Amino acid sequence: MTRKIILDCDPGHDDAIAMLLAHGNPDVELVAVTTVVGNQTLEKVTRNALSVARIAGITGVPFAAGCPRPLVREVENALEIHGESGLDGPRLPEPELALDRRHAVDLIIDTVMAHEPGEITIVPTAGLTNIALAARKEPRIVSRVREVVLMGGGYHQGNWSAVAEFNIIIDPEAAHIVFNESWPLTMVGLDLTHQALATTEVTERIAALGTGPARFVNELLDFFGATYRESQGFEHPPVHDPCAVAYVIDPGVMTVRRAPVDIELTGTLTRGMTVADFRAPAPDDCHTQVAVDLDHQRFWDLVVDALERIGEGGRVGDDDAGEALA
Ligand SMILES: [Ca+2]
Repeated sequence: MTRKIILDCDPGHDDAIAMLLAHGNPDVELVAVTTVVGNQTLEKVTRNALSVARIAGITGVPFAAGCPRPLVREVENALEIHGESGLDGPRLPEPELALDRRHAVDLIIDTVMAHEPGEITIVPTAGLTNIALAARKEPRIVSRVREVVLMGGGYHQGNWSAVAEFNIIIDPEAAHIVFNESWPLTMVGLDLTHQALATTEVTERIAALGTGPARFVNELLDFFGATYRESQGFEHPPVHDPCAVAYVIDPGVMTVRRAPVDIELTGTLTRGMTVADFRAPAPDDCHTQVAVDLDHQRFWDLVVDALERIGEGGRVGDDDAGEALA
């Protein structure tokens, strides 16, 4: 059965690839795309999401913009990873889709409530501001959502501090809400996504497809690879966000472990840490699990297969390119 997903994102190089994977794979259906401040300002990431939709050839899916800042903290963007536009590297076409008039929080609520209980999976690949507000505004969504599969956190690794990951540390209060609601939640964190490296073999497979969307992905990976080399010392970039989509498509792509997880809000060195408790077997009422080991080959097979199915996507030609952004 096709799994219906809401992608809540902040494109973002890896968010763009997550969107392409969700669109190209036949086992998941994108029913809404929502954006939130994160890698760049809300305005930039929203425009990027619409440009990616055009490249992928996504039509008939509502896109809505969400929160322009976190619940409590000041805005923090990831300029050094994603560049000035939030999606530096490729030329981005002018968006063609018009934004849904609703706020992302309302689109999330409306989508979940309009479907049967257990039908919608929420896949956040950004700060959790929109998801937290949706759960607070309409608590009934919590029991109706099938599960939340999010990219964020990490039980042993951080990237924005020694122990915290970007999506969690930029809005830890929102993460606290989302992790403490009762829905089944899978944390696809850095322990897992740092295994999703776009190696030379991967980029060669993508290049061999020879399509516009495939070229777009490799241009993203070029820029992303360079910033990851410079800022974090990676030889090949870890492509985080599509891992969460891949888990929804094929849970066998990774191993997971049940464990209680909570968010550190008050630590002086550890704010935004996703604290996972592995001391004992998870209690019966444990609703959270963490991703542990990735099947690298199976993961990239899914991404390459999705790109192959997308083909030329929205058939964006050179004439359609907006101004070069990097
Ligand atoms: Ca993201």
